[in-house]
Amino acid sequence: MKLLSDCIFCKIVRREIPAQLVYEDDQVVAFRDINPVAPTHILIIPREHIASVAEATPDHQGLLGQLLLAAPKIAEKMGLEKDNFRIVINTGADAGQTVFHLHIHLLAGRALAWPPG
Ligand code: DGP
Repeated sequence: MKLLSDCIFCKIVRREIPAQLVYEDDQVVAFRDINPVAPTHILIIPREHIASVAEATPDHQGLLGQLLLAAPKIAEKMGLEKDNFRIVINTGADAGQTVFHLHIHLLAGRALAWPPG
């Protein structure tokens, strides 16, 4: 499994920097965003370092499914409405990606406008 020494999310996976973990399994870790934009704002990441969804390969198909399926599990575990949340994957700097370790934002707890800015 690929991990990078200077990637902040790889450091969270390795427990080198603290994070408020809310879920983990064999391939996935989820923790609270340091800069929440909704009452519940969770980041769901693969343990493996993949820079973005654009860098994923067919070998990651199962992992990508596991990441997505973690979202309703986390929502339910956190006492949210299991079917009332938004998931977002910013891909590339122009789309707002600032951390280049693939992550799904799980947002809930307030009405969310569409389209996003
Ligand atoms: P994005 O802009 O889609 O790449 O989202 C990156 C998110 O990561 C952003 O909402 C802030 C969050 N973040 C950045 N550094 C840390 C950190 O050290 N800890 C935690 N928990 N979240 C972080």
